[in-house]
Amino acid sequence: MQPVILGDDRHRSHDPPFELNAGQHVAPVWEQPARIDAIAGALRAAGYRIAAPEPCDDEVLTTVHAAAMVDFARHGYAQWLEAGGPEVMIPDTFPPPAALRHGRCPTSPLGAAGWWCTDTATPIVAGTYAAARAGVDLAVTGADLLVGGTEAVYALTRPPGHHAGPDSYGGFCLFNPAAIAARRLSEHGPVAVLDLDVHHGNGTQDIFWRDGQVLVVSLHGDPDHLYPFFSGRAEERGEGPGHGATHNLPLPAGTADEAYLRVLHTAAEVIHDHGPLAVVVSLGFDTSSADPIGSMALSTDAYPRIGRLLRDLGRPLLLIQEGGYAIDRLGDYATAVLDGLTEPT
Ligand code: SP5
Ligand code: ZN
Repeated sequence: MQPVILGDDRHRSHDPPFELNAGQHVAPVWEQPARIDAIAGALRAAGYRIAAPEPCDDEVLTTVHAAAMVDFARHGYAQWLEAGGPEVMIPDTFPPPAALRHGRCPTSPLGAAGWWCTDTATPIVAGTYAAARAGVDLAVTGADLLVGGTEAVYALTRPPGHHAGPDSYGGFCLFNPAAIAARRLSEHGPVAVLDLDVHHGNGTQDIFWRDGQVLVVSLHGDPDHLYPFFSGRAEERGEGPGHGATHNLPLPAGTADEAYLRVLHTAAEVIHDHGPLAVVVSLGFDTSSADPIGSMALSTDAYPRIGRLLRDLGRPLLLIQEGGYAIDRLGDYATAVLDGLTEPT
């Protein structure tokens, strides 16, 4: 299969300063424009052409995210500045469990940021909305290409998306392009999401928790030791009509190629049994041994093997870029996955 690559330079408008909160503590910004520029550069060098997305309507956002959260994503930053917030929007106060049960979003934008955002690692700056919105255009264009008969699409989305849920954002993510694409494809029949980022895709899980049409299978580092910490355990299986359509495969720290590929084969069987018309892959490269924040130890050789396994699913594929922070390695991993994907059977 010859994949269509989709990219959009608007990702660069999300470019928070590299060191946050300087003077108090310093938190490096791992999620940078150079990530996607590295992948796009390597793919061009390998002979791929990168096509632009079609613009899609804002209505797609509310197929997975609450209207009030979308509203905050669109207008919250300007309101935060008006209220005297600093140039980088990072909340410092989060609702305790009782407030989530009985409370509501405060009217102050300084408080509202903590209501919607789950952590202090997801800075919002002036260009963040435009970049995240471009990622949604990429995913929707990709989904529509699959419906039109394209066999494989790789969408170079940034910021990533799988930690953005129905009513929360965080983990470097604002919107969830993979979930938006999966929901759109599911109008045509059963769909599978295969999440290969090293972090559990808590946003995607939450979005499809009660949805039996969209299977969500995730391989990730054991959340007892890795972000997002509070979800991703094997006993989480979905609820109501979605009961049994969530499959978490947490893996111990240090998991390397052979053990990983074995579990990925199990995931492929689960996907096969669901009979999806398409598979959306949340593709993270933070499973690599070189990743500065991941917990696994995949070598470069694992990535063409992953590509071959995806090809062997025998379904139309939409690859959505998620994490991966070893910037100088990302180009190799991306071309390696496509090498495996395009290898003749
Ligand atoms: C999409 C994605 O990969 N999101 C990851 C979000 C991780 N957020 C926590 C980052 C904190 C990193 N601190 C680790 C220090 C390692 N020396
Ligand atoms: Zn990740």
